[in-house]
Amino acid sequence: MEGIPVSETADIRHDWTLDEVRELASLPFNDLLFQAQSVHRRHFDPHAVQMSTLVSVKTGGCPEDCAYCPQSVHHDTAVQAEHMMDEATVLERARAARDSGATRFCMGAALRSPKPRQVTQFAGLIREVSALGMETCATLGMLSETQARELKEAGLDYYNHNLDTSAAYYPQIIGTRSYQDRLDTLQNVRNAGLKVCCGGIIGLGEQPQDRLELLHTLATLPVHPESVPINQLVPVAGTPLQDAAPVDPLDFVRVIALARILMPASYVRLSAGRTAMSDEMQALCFLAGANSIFYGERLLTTPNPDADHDLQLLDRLGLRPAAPAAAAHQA
Ligand code: SAM
Ligand code: DTB
Ligand code: SF4
Repeated sequence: MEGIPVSETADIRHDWTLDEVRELASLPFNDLLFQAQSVHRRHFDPHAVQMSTLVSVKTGGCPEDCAYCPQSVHHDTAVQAEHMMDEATVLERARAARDSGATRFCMGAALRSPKPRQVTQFAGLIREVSALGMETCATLGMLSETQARELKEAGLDYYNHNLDTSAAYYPQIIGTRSYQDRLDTLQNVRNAGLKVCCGGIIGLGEQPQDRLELLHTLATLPVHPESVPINQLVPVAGTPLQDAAPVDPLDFVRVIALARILMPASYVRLSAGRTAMSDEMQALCFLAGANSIFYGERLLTTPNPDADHDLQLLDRLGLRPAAPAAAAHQA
C-alpha cells in the first residue's frame, strides 16, 4: 500500500492516471476499504453524515432522452409533466426539511437548460431558502456562466450536474447532449464561484472500465467537485433501462471507496437507490467513505427510505447527522 501522506492535503491530487485508478480498483476488498477509511479519517469527522433533502420543483416533460430518467418525454412512464411548484409549497418543504435535520435543500428541475425567466424564478427561491439558514443546491440542466452568476448572486451554494458515466459509454445513454456539454456547464458553474456537485450512476449496463473512467474524469478535474453523488440506478418502468441488471452490492461499495480515495476532501454522497440497498450494504458504504445522503421520503419522483429508518440506521452505526455548516442557521 502507498505510504500515508504527512500533511492534511498531501493526498489531494488531480494527476491520477487511469492505471493508478485501475491498480486501486484491483486491490483486495479489505485493503481498498482500509485505505478508503484511512483517507476518510484524515479529512472528515468519521461519525458525521451530511444530509440533503431533494424537491422536484419542475417535474416531467423533459426534452432530453436520458435512458435512466422517468422525467424524459422520450419515455412512457407514470411521471406526468407538471407546472413549476409554487413558492409557498417549496418553502414549506424547505422548512420541514430543515426542521427534520437536513442542512441542504436541493431544488431539481426537469429541464435541458432553464429559460431566463426560470433562472430568475429559481433565484427568488434560492434567496428565500437561504434566508431559512439552509445551504442551497439547484439542478436545472445546462447553464451558461451568466446564468450561473445570477444564481450565485441569489445565494446559491452548490450546483448539481452529473457526468453520470464514462465519456465512452455516455452516447449509449444520452443522445440529446454531449459529454462536452456537461463539462462546459461544470466549468461555467466553477467560473461563477459556485461549489460543484457532480457524480454518476452505477447500473446503466456499463462495464467496470466505464466506472473507473468516470471516477478518473471527476478526480482529474482542475478542482474536485465538493460533493460527489454516487447513484445506483433506480429502474423505472417505461424507461429503456427498466430491466437493467442489478449491480453487485460489493462492486457499488468499491466505487464509493475509490471515490473517497481519489477525492479525499469531497463529500461522497450515497445517493439514489438506497431503498434497494440493505442496511448492511449502506453500512459498508459509510465504512468506504460515504459521508452524505439524500434524506426524506422522496428523491425527485421515486421513493427514498423513511427519515425515521435513516435516523435509526445512523444511530445503530454510531453515526450522526452533520451539524449545519453555517452559523447563520436559524431556529
Ligand atoms: N435535468 C437536470 C440534469 O439532468 O442535470 C437535473 C435533474 S436530473 C433528474 C439529476 C440526476 O438525477 C441525473 O443526472 C441522474 O444522475 C440522476 N437520476 C435521474 N434518474 C435516475 C434514476 N432512475 N436512477 C438514478 N439516478 C437518476
Ligand atoms: C443526484 O445525483 N441524484 C439526485 C440529485 N442528484 C438531483 C436525483 C436522483 C433521482 C432519482 C430518480 C427520481 O427520483 O426521479
Ligand atoms: Fe431531463 Fe435531467 Fe431526466 Fe435527463 S436526467 S431526462 S436532463 S430531468
